[in-house]
Amino acid sequence: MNKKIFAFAMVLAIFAGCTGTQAEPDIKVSYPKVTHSAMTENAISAFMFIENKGSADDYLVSARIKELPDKRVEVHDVVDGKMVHIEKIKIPAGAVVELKMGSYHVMGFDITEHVDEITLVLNFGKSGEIEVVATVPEKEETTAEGMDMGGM
Ligand SMILES: [Cu+2]
Repeated sequence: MNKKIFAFAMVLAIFAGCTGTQAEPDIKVSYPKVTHSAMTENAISAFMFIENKGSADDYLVSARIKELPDKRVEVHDVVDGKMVHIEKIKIPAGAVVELKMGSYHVMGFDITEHVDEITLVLNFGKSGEIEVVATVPEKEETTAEGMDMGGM
């Protein structure tokens, strides 16, 4: 093989390598917001925007709270006005998916302690773990009044 052809073959090989790995998601999470659930006691809902600037789809498959690692955290959707636990949220290539009230959200359960801030560790199928910090608001008076403290 002469030098010129060899060089050309190398370029082709590199280019083929590039196109082979180019289809990757590029996930960015912004505007995280946490609220106390009105429906479930001691539960918090997390909303945010998830942008995929890459060229391949990705999926939000699970989440955890870094400061409260033993708490149950689920990925939810709302179907016919009811919350349902779903396996994943698809984040298509080139799209922005909004997690919002009445739609997709992340939910944490049995949060009995007060925390001012949580670090949500979002686990994506391809992109792996992405952390996002959100402020936890004070519980509203109405929620506290509604709690049954009978027998205490
Ligand atoms: Cu929920």
